[in-house]
Amino acid sequence: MAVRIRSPLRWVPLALLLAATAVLSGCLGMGEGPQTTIVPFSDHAQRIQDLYVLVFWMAAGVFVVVEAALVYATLRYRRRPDDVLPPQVHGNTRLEVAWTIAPAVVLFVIAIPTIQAIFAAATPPGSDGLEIVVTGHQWWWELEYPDAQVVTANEVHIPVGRPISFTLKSADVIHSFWVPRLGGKMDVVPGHTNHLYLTAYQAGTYLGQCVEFCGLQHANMKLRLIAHTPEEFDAWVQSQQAPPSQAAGKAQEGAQVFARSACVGCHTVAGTPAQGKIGPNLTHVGSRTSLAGAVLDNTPENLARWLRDPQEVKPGNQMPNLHLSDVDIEALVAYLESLK
Ligand code: HEC
Ligand SMILES: [Cu+2]
Repeated sequence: MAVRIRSPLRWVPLALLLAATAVLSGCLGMGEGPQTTIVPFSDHAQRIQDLYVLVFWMAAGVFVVVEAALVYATLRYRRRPDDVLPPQVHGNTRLEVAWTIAPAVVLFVIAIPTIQAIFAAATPPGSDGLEIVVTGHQWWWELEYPDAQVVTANEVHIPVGRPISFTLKSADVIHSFWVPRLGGKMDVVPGHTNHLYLTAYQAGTYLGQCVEFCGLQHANMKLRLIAHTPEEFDAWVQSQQAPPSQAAGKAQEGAQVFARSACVGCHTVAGTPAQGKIGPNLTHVGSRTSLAGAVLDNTPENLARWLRDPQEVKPGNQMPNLHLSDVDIEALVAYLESLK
C-alpha cells in the first residue's frame, strides 16, 4: 500500500528542482552575460530577437489555451463512482477543421515576419558598407580589411552605425563565426564564401567564438569584436596602416632573433622580410589586447609563456615549440610588444 507523505517537507524536492533548473539554465541574471543571445546590440540581432519574442508569446498563448482545456476536461469529466460508459463517438468534422485551421493560422502569423527577416538578413549593404574578410584557421581568426589594406587577427574592429559586410572563408575545415550579442552565427566553409551583414548599435567589446567543432583547440578559438565610434575606428585604421615603429634597444635584439628564426616562415611583419602566411599577421601584434585565439590577454608574461611553449597553452596548435632560450624569449617579447 502506498504511504502518503503529508508533511510540508514534501515540497522540498520540487523547490530544489526548480532552483537547480533556474541556476543550470542560466536564467538568473538573464541577459546580462557577455554572450547573451537575448539582448540585441545590432540590427541583425534585433531582427532575430523580434521573431523570438513573437514566437515566445504565441507559444505561451497556445500553452495556456491547451493546458486550460486539458485541466478543465480532466476535472469536469473525471470518473465518478456511479458513472456508466459514456456514448462512444468517432470523428467530429467541426472540431477537426478547427484544429487544422488554428495551427495553420499560427504558422502563417509566424511565417510572414520570419521570411521578411530572412530576406532582410540576406540583403547586402549599399556603398556605405564596410567589408571585412574573415578567414577561419585552426584555431584562430584572420581578419582583412581589403579597402584599408589592413590585416589583423582575432580582434574585429568595426565602427558603430555603419553596415558591416563580413565575407567568411576557411583556410582548412568548417568553422562558424558567432558574436552572440550582435547575431549570427554563420558557418565558415572551405571552398565556399558566406556572408553576414550587420550594423552594431553601441560601442563596446563583444565576445565571440567558433561554434562549429573544428578539431582539438576548437574551444580555444575565440574572438573579440570591438565596436568603436566612427572617429575612433578611423584612428585605429590609421594606426594599423602605419608601418611598425623602428625597434630600438632590447626590441632591436628581438627583431634580429625574429629575423633569423623560423618565425619568418609563418608570420608576416609588414616592411620586413617576414612574409609567412601560416600564423597570425604580427605587424601590430603589440596593439592587440589578446593572443592565440583571444585565449590569453596580451601581457609580456603571457607572450613569454606562449613563446616558451605554445603547445603548453594550446596543445595541438599549429605553432611548434621552438625551444627558444630565455634570453631570446625576453628579446622577442620586447620586440613583439613594440609592434604597436
Ligand atoms: C610553423 C609555423 C609557425 C612558426 C615557425 C611560428 N609560429 Fe607563431 N604562430 C603560428 C600559428 C599557427 C599561430 C596561431 C596559433 C593559434 O592561436 O592557434 C601562431 C601564433 C603566434 C603568436 C600569437 C599571435 C596572435 O595575435 O594571436 C605570436 C606572438 C607568435 N606566434 C610569435 C611567433 C614567434 C616570435 C615565432 C618565432 C620564434 C613564431 N611565432 C614561430 C605559427 C607559427
Ligand atoms: Cu571551431
